Amino acid sequence: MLGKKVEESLNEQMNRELYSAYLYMSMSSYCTSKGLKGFANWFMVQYHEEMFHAMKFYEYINLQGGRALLKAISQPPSAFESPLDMFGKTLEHEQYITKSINELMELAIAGKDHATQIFLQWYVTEQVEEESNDNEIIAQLKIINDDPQGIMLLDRELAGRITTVPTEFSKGVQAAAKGQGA
Ligand code: OFO
Repeated sequence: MLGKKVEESLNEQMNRELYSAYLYMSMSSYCTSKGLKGFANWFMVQYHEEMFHAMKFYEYINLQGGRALLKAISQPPSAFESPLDMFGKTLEHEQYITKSINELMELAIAGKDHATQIFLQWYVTEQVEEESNDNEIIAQLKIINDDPQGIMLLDRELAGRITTVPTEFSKGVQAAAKGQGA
């Protein structure tokens, strides 16, 4: 069973994850419009990751006898200056998500909610990976320094990213994860 404040905060975090999905879908569309198919693929894979993150919250709230309450999702930005600008904004957003996950964890610790702490542990680890992925690409983009040939080479590399999270949630996240051998 969830405490009222924890349930509210889990719902807020579900909304943030849905916004993340929206943000990366917007970035993917922008990349497509600029002919950067590989970057577009990278952000669309990230969109799927964020939907998985949101659905894990949805399922956990329901599993604990709470209500997953869907709120409005804010409009994401739709224009960017460059790939470096996009990844800078991505890292900034992920740092904000890391902070919000940490605050949620602190709330669960203060309330001695052990189940929620265990549930959130996955996100703590995931955020380390999210920020590291962004930092790696930002470092490459800084070396490339807007050189078109370098951008196209990186675009080719990013085209190879594949979705590894489940994407079919009709029977729930856990069932979907089992179906994917996750
Ligand atoms: Fe859900 O990790 Fe990004 O936002």
